Amino acid sequence: MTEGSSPVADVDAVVVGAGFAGLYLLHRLRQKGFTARGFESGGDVGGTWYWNRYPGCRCDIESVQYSYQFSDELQQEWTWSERYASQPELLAYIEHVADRFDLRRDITFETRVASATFDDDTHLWTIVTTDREGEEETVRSRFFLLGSGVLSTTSIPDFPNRDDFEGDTFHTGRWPHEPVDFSGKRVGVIGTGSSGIQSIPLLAEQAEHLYVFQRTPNYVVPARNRPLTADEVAELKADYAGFRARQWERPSAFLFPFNPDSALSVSDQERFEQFERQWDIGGLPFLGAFGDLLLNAESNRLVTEYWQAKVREVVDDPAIAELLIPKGDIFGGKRLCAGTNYLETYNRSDVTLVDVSGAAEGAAGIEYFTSTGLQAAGQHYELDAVVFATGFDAMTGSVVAMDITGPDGTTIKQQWSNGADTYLGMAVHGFPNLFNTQGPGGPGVFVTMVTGIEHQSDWIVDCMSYMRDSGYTRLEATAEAQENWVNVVDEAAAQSLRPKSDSWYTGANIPGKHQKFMPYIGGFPAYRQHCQASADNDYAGFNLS
Ligand code: N01
Repeated sequence: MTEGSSPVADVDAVVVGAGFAGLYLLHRLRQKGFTARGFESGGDVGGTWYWNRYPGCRCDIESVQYSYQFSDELQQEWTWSERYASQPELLAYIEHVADRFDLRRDITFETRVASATFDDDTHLWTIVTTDREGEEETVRSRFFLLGSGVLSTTSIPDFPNRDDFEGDTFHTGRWPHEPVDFSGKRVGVIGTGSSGIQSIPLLAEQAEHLYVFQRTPNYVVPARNRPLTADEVAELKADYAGFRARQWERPSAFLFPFNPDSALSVSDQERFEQFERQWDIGGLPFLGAFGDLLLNAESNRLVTEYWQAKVREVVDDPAIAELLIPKGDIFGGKRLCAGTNYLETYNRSDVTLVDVSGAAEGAAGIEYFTSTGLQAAGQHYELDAVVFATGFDAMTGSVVAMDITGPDGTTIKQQWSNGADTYLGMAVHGFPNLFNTQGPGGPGVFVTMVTGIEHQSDWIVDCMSYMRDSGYTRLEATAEAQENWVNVVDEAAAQSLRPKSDSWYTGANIPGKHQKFMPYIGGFPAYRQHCQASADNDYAGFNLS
C-alpha cells in the first residue's frame, strides 16, 4: 500500500506496546497482510502483567473472560486454574500467545518510542525510537497504532526529601523481577487503591511491622477467589462461543449475575438479602445487586450503608473501622476494589493504619521523608522499606509521554492539555493515521479489557484494509465528528454517579492534570454500534484522501 509514496514507508504500521493490545494488533495486522513493527519498553511481552509483580497481584475480572477470544484453538488449549488469575499465570498466558502466534519476531524490546511526526506530503509517520543504550532508530510508517497502556505510566507524588530515604523503595507498577523479602523489616505502604489493597495483606504476613499510610479509604469487597473446578472448565469449553456472545451483550462485556431492578423497588429485608447474595458471590459483581446503584443517589446511599455495616463487623477496633470508611464518596465512584483479607489485616497487631488525610484537627498528611523513614501525621515512622502504591497517570500518561506531532506542529500533549478529546476513543483530530486503543473517549476501562482491545483492534485493522482497498493513504477524524463524540461521551457520563468521585478516571489523582471524566460509559453494545455505524458509512466522521 505504500507504493508511490516518497520516501517509502518501512512498514505499514508501527505498534507501541507488547501487552494485550499491542500483541493482538500485531497478530491482526499480519493476518490482513500488513507489515508491522512493534516497540516495547519492557524486556518481554506482557505490558501491565510484565510490570506489576507485587505480592498479591492478580486480575479482578474473571480469567475466563479476561482473555482473548479470537482463536477457539487458543481458548480450548488454555486452562485457567483460578477464578481470578494471578500475575504469574496471566504473564504465562500472554507469553504462550506470543509463542503460539510467533509475535515476538516483529517486536523490538527494551526500546521506547521517543517521537512520532506526521509528514503531510508523504502521509507517513516518522517514528524515532531509543533503546536502553540510547541508540536511536528511525522508522517510517503509514500508521501509528498505540497500545501503550491505560495504567502504565506510574506516578510517585513529589514528597519532600524523598531521595533522602536510605531504605529500599518500590512502586507496585514497577516491581523487581527477583523476589523481594520483607521478613524482619518495617515496611511502609503509601496508597490504598487496588494495588495497595491487594498487596497489603501479603506484605503484612512478611513484614515485621507494616504501616499503611492512607489518605483516602476505598470501598473494597471480598474477591472470593478460588480454584476453578474441572466441571466448570469443561462446561465453559463446551460452548465458549456462546459464553462470549453473552459477554458481548453486557454493558461491561463482563458476565455476572445482574439484577436490573432498582434498590428502591424492594423492602428493606429483600434488599438486604439481595446484597447478601451478591456479597457472597464476591468481587466486582457485587455492583450487580441492583441496576441503579450507580445511577440513583438514594440507591447508592443504601449500598454504602450495607457496606459500612460489613466493615464494622469485620474490623475489631471501632476507631480503625471508621478510618477505613470513605466519607461522603460515591460507592463505586472510584473503581471498586476486590480484596482478600484486606479489612481483616487491620486486626493484626503488627499492622498500623496511619491516617494521612490531614482531616483531623491539627493533623498533617505525609510531611517529608528522612534518611530513616517518614514524617507523617505529626509523627516519625522508622522504616526499612517503602512501597508506593500511588497509582498511574491513567489513560493519557503513556500517550503524552511520546512526542507525537501532527502536521500543523501541535503535539498531542499540547492538544490534550485542555482535555483528551477523541473520536470514538481511537482517533484524534489533527493526528492523521493514528489510532489509540483503550484510551480516553473509549469504553476501555469499563469493559473487560481484553474484549475491548479485540473489538477496537479489529475495527482499526478493518479500517486500514478499507483504505488500502480504496487507495486512500490519509485518514483524519473531522473536528465536527470529534466534537459530536465528546458530547456523546459527556452525555453518557452525566447519567452516572461515577464522575462525582475524584479518581484516575477524572485525572484528579495527578496534580495539574486537566480534570474531566475521560471514559465512554454508555456501554459496550452501544459503543460497538457507534463504531459500526461509522464503518458502514465509509468511515463517517473521517476525512479520507
Ligand atoms: O492506584 P490508585 P492503583 N499522599 O490511583 C494514594 C487497576 N488495577 O495502582 O485516593 C498519600 O487507585 C491515593 O490516595 P487518594 C485498577 O483499575 C487493577 O491502586 O488519592 N496518598 C490512593 O489511595 C485500579 O483502579 C488491579 O487520596 C496518595 C493510591 O495512592 C488502577 O489500576 C490491581 C498520594 C493510588 O490508588 C489503579 O490502582 C491493581 C499522596 N500524595 C490495579 N497520592 C486488579 O485487577 C496518591 N496516593 C485487581
